[in-house]
Amino acid sequence: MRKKVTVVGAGNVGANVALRIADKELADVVLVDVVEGVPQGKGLDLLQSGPVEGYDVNVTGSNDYEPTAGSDIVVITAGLARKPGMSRDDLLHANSAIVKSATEQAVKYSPDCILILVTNPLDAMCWVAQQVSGFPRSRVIGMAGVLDTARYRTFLAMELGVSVENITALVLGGHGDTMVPLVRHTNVSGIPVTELIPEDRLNAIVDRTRNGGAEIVKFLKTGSAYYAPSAATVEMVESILKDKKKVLPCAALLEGEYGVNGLFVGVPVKLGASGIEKVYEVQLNDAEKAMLAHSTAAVKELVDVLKEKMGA
Ligand code: TXD
Repeated sequence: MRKKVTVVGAGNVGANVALRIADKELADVVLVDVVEGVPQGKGLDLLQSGPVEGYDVNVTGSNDYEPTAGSDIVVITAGLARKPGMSRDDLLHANSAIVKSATEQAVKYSPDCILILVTNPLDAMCWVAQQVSGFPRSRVIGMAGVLDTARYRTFLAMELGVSVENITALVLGGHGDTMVPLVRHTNVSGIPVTELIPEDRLNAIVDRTRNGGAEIVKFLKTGSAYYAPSAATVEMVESILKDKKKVLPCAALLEGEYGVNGLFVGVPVKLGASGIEKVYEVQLNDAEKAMLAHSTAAVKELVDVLKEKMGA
C-alpha cells in the first residue's frame, strides 16, 4: 500500500511540499487549508501533472481532516505571516492557535503519525504540537536546520566554486538569527573549511546564513522563501518514509542533551521509519556552547510567553 502524507496549509510551502512529494512518487498527498477551494484546486492541478511527470500518487485537497485519516506523516505549514502593526507576540499567539487546532484535528484522524512542523516561530510551534498531541519526541520534528544548513552550504560552494554536494555542514540552535553554524564541523570532501576560506570571509558567510530568510523576504516583499524550505521538508519526509536513517539537523525535544530539558532546539538527529531514532550530542567548545545557550534562551523566551498564556 502507498504511504500517505497530509500537508496542512496549502500555501507556498505546503503546495511545494506536495509537488515535491508527488514528483518523487513518495506518497499519496492530502492538502488541507481553511480557504475554500484552494487545497482542492491545487490538489487537482498537481494530480494532473502526473501523466506528464510519470507519477501515480494521488493528490487531493480538503477543508476538513476526515480525508487525512491514517496518514503516516502530517506536515504542518499552516500559519499567518506577520502583518503590519502585529507584534512578534501577536504572531506567536495567532500561529500557536492555528498549530494547536491543526495538531488536534490531525492526530484525531492519524494517531500514529509523525508530525513535521514548519510554521514559524518554528521551535515554539514544535512545543505547541508536542503538548497538544502528547506524542513522544520521536514523532514531533521541526524543519529548520536542513534549510539553514542548505543555505550555508550554498554560500560556501559559491565561495569556493565547488559542488554543493561536497559541502558537509551542520547548523545548530533555534531557527532565527541566533542559529549556530558550526564552522569547526564544516568540511569540503573531508577538508576542513577553515583551511580553505579565511576567517573574515567565513564570518561573512555565517552572517549571510543567519539572515538567509530575511534576504529572500527583502526580494519577495510579500512573502517568504518556499522552494528551499519545501525541498528541506521533503528530505525529512523521504528519510522517514524510506527509512533511510539520514543524519539531519532538525528541531527536537531535548531531554537533557546539551544541558537543555523540555525545549525544541535544532540538533543532529537520525531520521528513520520511527521518526527521530537518535539525538546526537556533538562536543562543543566554550564559544559554541555560549552561542547555543544564547539561541536556546531565545526559544525559551517564546515558550515562556505561551506557558504564561496557558496558565492565565
Ligand atoms: O524554516 C522554516 N521552518 C520555515 C518556516 C521556512 C519557510 C516558511 N516558514 C513558515 O512556514 C512561515 O513563516 C509560515 O509560518 C509557514 C508557511 O509559510 P508559507 O510561505 O507557506 O505561507 P502562506 O503561503 O501564507 O501559506 C500559509 C497557509 C495559507 O494557505 C493559509 O490559508 C493556511 O496556511 N492556513 C491554514 N490552513 C489550515 N488550517 C488553518 N487553521 C490555517 N490558517 C491558515
